[in-house]
Amino acid sequence: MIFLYMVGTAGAGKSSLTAAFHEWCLNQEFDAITVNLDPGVVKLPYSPDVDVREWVSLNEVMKDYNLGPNGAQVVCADMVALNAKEVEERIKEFRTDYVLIDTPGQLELFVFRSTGRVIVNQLDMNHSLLAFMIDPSLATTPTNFVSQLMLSAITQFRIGIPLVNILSKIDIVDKDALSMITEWGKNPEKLYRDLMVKSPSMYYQLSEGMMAVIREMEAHTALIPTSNETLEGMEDLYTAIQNLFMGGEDLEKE
Ligand SMILES: Nc1nc2c(ncn2[C@@H]2O[C@H](COP(=O)(O)OP(=O)(O)OP(=O)(O)O)[C@@H](O)[C@H]2O)c(=O)[nH]1
Ligand SMILES: [Mg+2]
Repeated sequence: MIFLYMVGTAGAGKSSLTAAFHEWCLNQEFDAITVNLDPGVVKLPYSPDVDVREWVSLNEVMKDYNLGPNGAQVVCADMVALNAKEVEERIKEFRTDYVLIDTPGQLELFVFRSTGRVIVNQLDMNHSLLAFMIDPSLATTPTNFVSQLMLSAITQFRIGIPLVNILSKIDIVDKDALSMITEWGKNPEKLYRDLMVKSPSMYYQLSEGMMAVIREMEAHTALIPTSNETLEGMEDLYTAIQNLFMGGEDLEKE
């Protein structure tokens, strides 16, 4: 069983990728299930096979603890961690190959609180991959793109498992912007030059430091452009998973 976690800033396309990659897997006759870990979500673009709302409900926590939505999300995140064993048991009943896990809109709940690490440890640390979704609207300037890569680096640092960066919604991105972002993803030196042109000199050292982190990140080369509308990039994501866990060998052919 391989666990793929969709993470990223609010609205980046996590739930849509869960739905789209699931559809793609089923079209290829790969065995995959979907898991919703967002206790506050009202509507999802897929019907989750396992749903954390079975154990934790944002509305109930708001009522029971007299909290607003943000405070309640924090309590919910801790409750999700407390239910990790139940979530695991329910998932493992499926005996599937790929478990596609949708995480809450607020990245910090999964990444900065203990929830993410607890769930990843409970499920399977060694067969897990983070799909860090970068929203193209937050990636069109060098500063924005570098900020997203830093967030991605922090996510990997916190959770401690392999990560691929995914550029989402490419069907609605201007062609020139798309080729610039993918070039930055492939070529950190180009990103560095463009960043330095735009960086005020007082931030020179900070920019240098961030670029040093990005150069060290193994993930920077693996920016996978995807569209959840056209299903572009789904095969590349699948190939990235195969390369990581199967040494390129297809799970289906084992
Ligand atoms: N055109 C286009 N729109 C997309 C794509 N992926 C997501 N969207 C749209 O972007 C919006 C947010 O998508 P979601 O999948 O809900 O994003 P999310 O990261 O799950 O959002 P939260 O869970 O609320 O943080 C929705 O209106 C989607 O329809 C895509 O590939 N192409
Ligand atoms: Mg979502």
